[in-house]
Amino acid sequence: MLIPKTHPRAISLYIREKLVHGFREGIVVEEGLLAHGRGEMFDYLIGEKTTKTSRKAIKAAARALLAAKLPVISVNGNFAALCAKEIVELSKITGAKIEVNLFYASEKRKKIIAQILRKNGANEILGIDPKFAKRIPKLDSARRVVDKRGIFSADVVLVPLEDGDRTIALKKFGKDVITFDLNPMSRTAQTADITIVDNVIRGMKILIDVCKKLSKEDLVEKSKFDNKKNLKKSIGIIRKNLRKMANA
Ligand code: PTJ
Repeated sequence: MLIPKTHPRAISLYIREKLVHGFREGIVVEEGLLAHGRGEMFDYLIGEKTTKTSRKAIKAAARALLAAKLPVISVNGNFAALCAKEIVELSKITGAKIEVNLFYASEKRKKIIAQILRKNGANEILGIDPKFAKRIPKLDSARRVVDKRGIFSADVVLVPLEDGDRTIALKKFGKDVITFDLNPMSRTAQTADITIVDNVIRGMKILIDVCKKLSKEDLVEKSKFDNKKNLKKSIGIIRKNLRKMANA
């Protein structure tokens, strides 16, 4: 039986294909496929759709990016494979810089990811030239090496599909952190200032739309966003869906 293209199952198969293609092209690492599997499971538990709670976080993220002095979008393999076009579009709308920053770093993979971003219209890509390399203190992984002109100097950093240690290190280093993480209980989700519990593939498109629609007045108003409260709501949605499934 053919599944309609808009059915969540068809979309999830399409996302999986994008990841596998990204793996074959050398953009995604094996560990990235495992991370995706984890994400798929949480996506299923939130109902494979953008919840009202996630929309609230997206609005807060849009405001933070537009109000920032030096916003930076940090790009890893999975994010590049899923959202190259949207990364470039978001950077153009918000003025955010794009920086390639990998957990499993290799010069070859950095170059392939930069190439994909350029193909999608990016002009400047940071994190490639070792001349500008700086280190984030208190972080062991390869991700401690960042660009002096980018993450190192940024006030707001968007870091999707992140590992907990790096988010904690970025916070200690004084950055405002925005993340996409389908697991509202992860250390990254719990540590970030704004956590969007949504699949990047859906959420990035909405984030771009919201950025386009926000007015200057919206930015003047003080944000009332409460990440902890919002995360509790996402966990509540998962609990409710599990109960529904158990009683079906
Ligand atoms: O490309 P590299 O070398 O930088 O490596 C990137 C990976 C993804 C391998 C690395 O960052 C990693 O291991 O991440 P974690 O610690 O597995 O965390 C990934 C988090 O993102 C998990 O909590 C997943 O539930 C979540 N996630 C996975 N896919 C998506 C997602 N969240 C939003 N959208 C997704 N499509």
